[in-house]
Amino acid sequence: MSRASCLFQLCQIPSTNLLLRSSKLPRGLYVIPGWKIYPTLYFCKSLQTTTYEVVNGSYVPTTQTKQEKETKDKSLAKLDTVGAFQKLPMVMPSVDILHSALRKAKRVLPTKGIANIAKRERNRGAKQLDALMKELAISLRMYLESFPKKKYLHPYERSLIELTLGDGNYEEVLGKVDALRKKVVSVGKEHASFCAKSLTKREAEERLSEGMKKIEEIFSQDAKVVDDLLHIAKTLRAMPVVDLETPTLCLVGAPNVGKSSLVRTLSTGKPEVCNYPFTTRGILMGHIVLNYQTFQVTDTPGLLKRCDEDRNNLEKLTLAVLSHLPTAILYVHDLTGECGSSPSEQFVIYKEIKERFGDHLWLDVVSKCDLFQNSPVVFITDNDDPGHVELARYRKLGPDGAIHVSVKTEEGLSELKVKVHELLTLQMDKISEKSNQENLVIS
Ligand SMILES: Nc1nc2c(ncn2[C@@H]2O[C@H](COP(=O)(O)OP(=O)(O)O)[C@@H](O)[C@H]2O)c(=O)[nH]1
Ligand SMILES: [Mg+2]
Repeated sequence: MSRASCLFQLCQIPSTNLLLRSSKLPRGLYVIPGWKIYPTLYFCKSLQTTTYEVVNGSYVPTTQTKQEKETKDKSLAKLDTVGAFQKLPMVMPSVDILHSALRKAKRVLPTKGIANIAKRERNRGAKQLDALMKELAISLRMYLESFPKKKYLHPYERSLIELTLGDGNYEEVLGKVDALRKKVVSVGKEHASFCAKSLTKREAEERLSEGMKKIEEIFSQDAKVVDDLLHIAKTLRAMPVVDLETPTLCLVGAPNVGKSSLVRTLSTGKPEVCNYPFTTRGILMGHIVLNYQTFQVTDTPGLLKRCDEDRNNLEKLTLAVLSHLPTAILYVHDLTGECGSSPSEQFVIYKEIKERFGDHLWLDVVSKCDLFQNSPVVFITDNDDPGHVELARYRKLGPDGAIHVSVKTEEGLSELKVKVHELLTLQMDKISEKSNQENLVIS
């Protein structure tokens, strides 16, 4: 086992919420077996990779070796799973970090047995400045090491970071925190060695006070980035958790076509409202129990007919779910025109989504069939070529094989539940197959 590192061997235990904590890990850092950890796979968390020592006023930094770094990076790269946000540390407010570091540094005593007053004072000064620098730099380093590099995150979580924080902001804040850490180290080292060279007690005291002020000033100048990091951790930790091992049915379609109504109908209990920080509207997430098996069912925000560049974050979230999560799709069509998107507009979106995500398991549903039967709708907004046979058929019946349902009259709902169960059982087989393949690769 390498220096200053903890080594665990964890066996994957499905469906357990076991939380492991080592006494060697800092407060707030936990190892959660939700990560894909197999019996043969080791997970190492290096606690501190750089140390600084003051020996007679000079510094000896011990940096992490290239090999140690590569090993750590590789072990992280294998963690192709979601849940990284829930492991983010609780970042302390910058003012608390500073006060705690100052308090600890001021308590540092000179080395015992130095009889000469000047020598004792400069030893105390250098040690206190060193302690202040280390307290601040190590806190920042520990935070930085606990925030995963974006490239090691699951692509879905990468998309969520972009949607929530804006493109590049996550890396920018981490980069600024690292720059602050480097500044603190450099200024701290400079002042500690300056103090260690003092010739008199008075000079040592002055240099200590000067050094303390300087380090405090440097830290406070850019302390906002630490608070930005705190805000990022808080926001990301609050993000809904998705479970990749449970088959999920994802409802897709234009806005107001009846997706949420169907989620409520299909859900066994009361669906949960998940709030992504960049949406004002909650997204419903429910569970279906069919033949003693539990499945997830989730809404997605509606898609409009427009190109990707013009899509808002809600639409981008839908595309991220479809692109990165292993879901089966229940595509909802409203041919009544009541939802605000005409059938021909819905047809265009449908064709596009089908082309992009046709590899997902798929079921089409035509909603609100109670309205459709009672009052046939004249589509005055539709100017498309009436000769378009596929579109004409779509307007009347929806895509081939679509199930016609109504949550008002409950028509078609039994058939829908049977079909959904078949679909999710297939999805379950797909997930097991993938997991078996991954196990084979690892062993
Ligand atoms: N008549 C009728 N109205 C429905 C049906 N399903 C949903 N609606 C209505 O359509 C509107 C939009 O439904 P909602 O589920 O919120 O659509 P979403 O935006 O796709 O989630 C609501 O006013 C619902 O009451 C249905 O089967 N029949
Ligand atoms: Mg809805």
